[in-house]
Amino acid sequence: MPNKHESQTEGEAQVATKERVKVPKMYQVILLNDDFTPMDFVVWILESVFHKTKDEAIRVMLEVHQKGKGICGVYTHDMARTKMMHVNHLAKKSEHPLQCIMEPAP
Ligand code: TYC
Repeated sequence: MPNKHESQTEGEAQVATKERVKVPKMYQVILLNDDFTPMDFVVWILESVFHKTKDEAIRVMLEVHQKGKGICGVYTHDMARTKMMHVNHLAKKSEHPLQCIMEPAP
């Protein structure tokens, strides 16, 4: 996105320089509900992978449990993919069906 940056001092012609600042596309990392993954495991994931406080982790876990899905965080593509893969790896290792996905932030 082009940003127009203008500077002007007294007696000087106005100089406009265009800076190109790249705003990265952001991605939501989302947890999906299921009937089998223990609530404590989901809370632990939210604390350890997404650095939530215990209270915030419980709030997000309950939102997923009640509404079917919930946002864990919003990140650049690389960070979102890494966190999503980390969660899916930890879930598989513990034999829980927990699923984590990512999608472009609106
Ligand atoms: N619904 C699960 C249960 O009742 C808990 C749960 C919450 C599972 C969030 C997945 O992303 C999830 N044990």
